[in-house]
Amino acid sequence: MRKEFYGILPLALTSCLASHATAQEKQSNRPNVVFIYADDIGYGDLSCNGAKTIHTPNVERLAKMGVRFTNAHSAAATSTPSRYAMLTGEYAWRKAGTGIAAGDAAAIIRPERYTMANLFKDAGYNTGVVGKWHLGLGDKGGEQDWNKPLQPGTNDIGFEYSFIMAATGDRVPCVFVENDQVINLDPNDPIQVSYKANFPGEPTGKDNPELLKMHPSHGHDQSIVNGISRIGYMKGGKSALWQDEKIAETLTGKAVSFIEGHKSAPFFLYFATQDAHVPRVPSPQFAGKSGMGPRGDCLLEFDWSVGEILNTLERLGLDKNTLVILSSDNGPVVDDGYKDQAVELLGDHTPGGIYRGGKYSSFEAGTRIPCIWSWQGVIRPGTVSDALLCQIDWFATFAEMLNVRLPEGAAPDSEPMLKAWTGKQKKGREWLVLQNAQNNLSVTDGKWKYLRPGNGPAYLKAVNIELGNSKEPQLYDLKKDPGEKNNVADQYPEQVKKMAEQLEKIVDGRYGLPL
Ligand code: NG6
Ligand code: CA
Repeated sequence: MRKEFYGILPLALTSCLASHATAQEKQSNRPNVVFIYADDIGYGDLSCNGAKTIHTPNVERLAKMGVRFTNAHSAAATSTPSRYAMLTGEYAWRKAGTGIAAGDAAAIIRPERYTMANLFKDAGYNTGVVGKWHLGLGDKGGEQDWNKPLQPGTNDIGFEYSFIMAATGDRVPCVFVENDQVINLDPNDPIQVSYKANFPGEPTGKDNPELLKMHPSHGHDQSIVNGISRIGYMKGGKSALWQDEKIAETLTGKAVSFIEGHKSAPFFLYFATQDAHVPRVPSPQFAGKSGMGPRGDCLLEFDWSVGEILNTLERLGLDKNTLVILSSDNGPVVDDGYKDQAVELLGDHTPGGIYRGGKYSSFEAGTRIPCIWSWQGVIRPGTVSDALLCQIDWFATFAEMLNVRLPEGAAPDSEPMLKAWTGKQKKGREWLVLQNAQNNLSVTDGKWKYLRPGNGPAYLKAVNIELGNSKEPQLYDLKKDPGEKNNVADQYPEQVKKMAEQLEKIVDGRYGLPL
């Protein structure tokens, strides 16, 4: 049973020390915090990480201001479990119902759970979330009335302001939800949503391909919104439908407004972009600009969003006291279900860098994601860190930064690592557990990586990704073989045993406690 709300307990000793701190030092404990959290953008998709055919200058600018991590991970290789782990500090595989959420999933993080947003709110921050949510809304899955407030929602878990897409761009309902309420809704044209059956008379991608401007390559053949067929069925709500070309502009605008509206007090903004998830529909400003089709164009659009945030912080003089974090929820995928020429126009570009696998996978490209922290006066500009790190630790790290003790039971898998995240210490995690789309686990210490035997296909043809699933144990020496080409489990049986035992200890117990 999870604890109820406890609030923040200041650490007696640190608050006593803090009383001797200078005003500047005090302020540097409480920077504004902005996450720019991409969707499906891989390690190799950004020019700061070596991409040659795509140029992302604003991300480069951020990297030059701060520390760029080469071995930082999302906790999982898909969106919902990654975001769950990041916001709760608990590995998603500990909790049922945290796989890729349907568009009508109920709230996965319930109000009694202490979240990262609660932490900031209790510390006196204004908290907001803008963008892709994908952690469910409402009390019961499939039973939400989308015409009424969707509660429990983001507000019940610490976000005072929200402007979100309920799930993903390819899942209905294709509407924005602001502070629990679908916006621009005409009461005479209510929204209906079903993930079970179509509404009689409504066209679908499957039956009416002639109505499509973008065709699915696999799945995505249900309700048609803006000429694009999606996952799930919806009817009505015409005035509330988003325009796909304007999603980046709308979300970035809301993120900028949030910053402007809170410029005189500390704020925490979780800005989760739709770029570069499918369906990839860049704005006219970026359409055709990358030469790589919509996927490349969406990478440029993402970079533009980053620039807008950085420019806003500079314009308002907030750049000096804002911690900006850029990362992605999971690794890259080229064909994720639409015929958008991503495969045909990929050329020499390697979205996962030198790493094997991709989104959905236990191999490195599944979770080794782009990651940058920038914080003027605290992080030395242009630092590169190879420390083994994970987004799951941001929660405890913020508690460390704010000098507050987390309520008992909160963020059980999160480790405070401020020194590593600010580039001051090379050592990262001792052990990190990673999760792929089939919930198979792997564990790494930075050198060795052990993939626990499990079910599921080795290769997912539809998306052309090796998933890492195998009935046999796998062991890779990431130092010698970062591309995970050689399974050396047979050569190092002792190491396999050690890693397997360590993984079971973490699975059975709570990391950080005596195991
Ligand atoms: C998959 C979808 C994929 C994407 C993914 C979730 C099909 C065939 N594929 O099931 O397109 O939506 O779920 O992506 O439906 S994530 O980045 O949000 O985890
Ligand atoms: Ca994703």
